[in-house]
Amino acid sequence: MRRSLRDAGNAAGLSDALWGSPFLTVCRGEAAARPPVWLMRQAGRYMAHYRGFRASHGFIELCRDPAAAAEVTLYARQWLGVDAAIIFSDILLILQTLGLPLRYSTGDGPQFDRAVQSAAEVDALGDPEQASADLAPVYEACRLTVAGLPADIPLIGFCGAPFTLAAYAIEGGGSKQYARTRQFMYREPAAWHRLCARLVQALAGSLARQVAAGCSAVQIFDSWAGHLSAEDYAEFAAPHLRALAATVPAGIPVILFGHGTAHLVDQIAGCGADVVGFDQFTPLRPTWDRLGGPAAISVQGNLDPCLLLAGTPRERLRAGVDRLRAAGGFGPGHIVNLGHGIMKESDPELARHLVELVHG
Ligand code: 1CP
Repeated sequence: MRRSLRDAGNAAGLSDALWGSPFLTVCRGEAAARPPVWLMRQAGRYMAHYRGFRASHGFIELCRDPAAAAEVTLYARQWLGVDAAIIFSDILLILQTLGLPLRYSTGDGPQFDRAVQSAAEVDALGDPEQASADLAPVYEACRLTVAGLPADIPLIGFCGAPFTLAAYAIEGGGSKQYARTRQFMYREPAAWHRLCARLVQALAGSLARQVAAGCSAVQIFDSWAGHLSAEDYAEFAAPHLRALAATVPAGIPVILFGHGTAHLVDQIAGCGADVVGFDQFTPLRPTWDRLGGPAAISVQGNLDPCLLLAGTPRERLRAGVDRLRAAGGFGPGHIVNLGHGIMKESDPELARHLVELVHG
């Protein structure tokens, strides 16, 4: 539940414009002048502007070029007219600075040339403090982005959750079933917990530096948490997520998001979320009521990302928005978003129309 965000007041020393912004107001569970909306992965391959950058920059190169990363972030924010920016970066960069060689090949998604397969390989990972410091270009991109944003638009910093990053490290890339990850958890529980503890140290350093560089909220993506049972999540994942969330400076809202997590959402919320992200399979009103409603926690989500795929009639999109409103959205404590990241086949005009519908 909300980590005493209200008691903390403006402990982060935000400007009046930021403090009163629709996005941060709703993170605190209060009513805003307009319902805030942003889209997970809002700067990405569905946008021609982004594809233009990618024609001349490798993906990691782009993430490590502060001026280019800031421009991609700012362009997507402004073009869509959304109420928050999220820094252009990736959750996997920290695994690279911890010592796992990372490649992004078009089509196959991210891949590590070496995966973590034994306790010895866990212990051979790099120093977490150094791994976080080595993402200096990301923090510089945050500074440049904040300088370019309107005064009332917050910048969201982010990282992956310990479970999701440990799963990438063990699988060596994405996976359908995360079987190797669970095998490792069951076979080597002590090494698993050491891996997650090291990730927490590196990620805490990264979030603190993003906040120091001007981010006024953070989101932790536990994208693949849905592959664990509730019991396994409680034993292997939640303690590390809770430890990480607790390190975020006072007064900075923490958004915790997972996908395929209707069975885990109570636990995720309980890990210290000020805002919990619902995927599109999580029924908004009954789940939020169970968590205590807007007084206890804010909610972000949860339109189906497929509504934005090319060819969806505008009436269908409007019906989706109306349905979200009827399900209890748009009021105090609700941030409009998709239930998962925007897909690369999305129609940018539909994405922009969604923002108009929410604001209109
Ligand atoms: O080819 C390209 O140009 C790279 C595509 C791309 C982009 C645009 C990747 C590779 N990452 C990103 C940026 C990114 N990733 C952002 C910032 C952009 C924004 O939101 O505006 C963010 C917040 C992420 C976070 C991220 N990366 C997540 C969590 C979000 C989610 O969708 O669940 C995950 C799982 C990743 C890993 C990753 N990086 C890239 C891809 C294609 C993936 C997913 C791979 C897989 O399915 O396993």
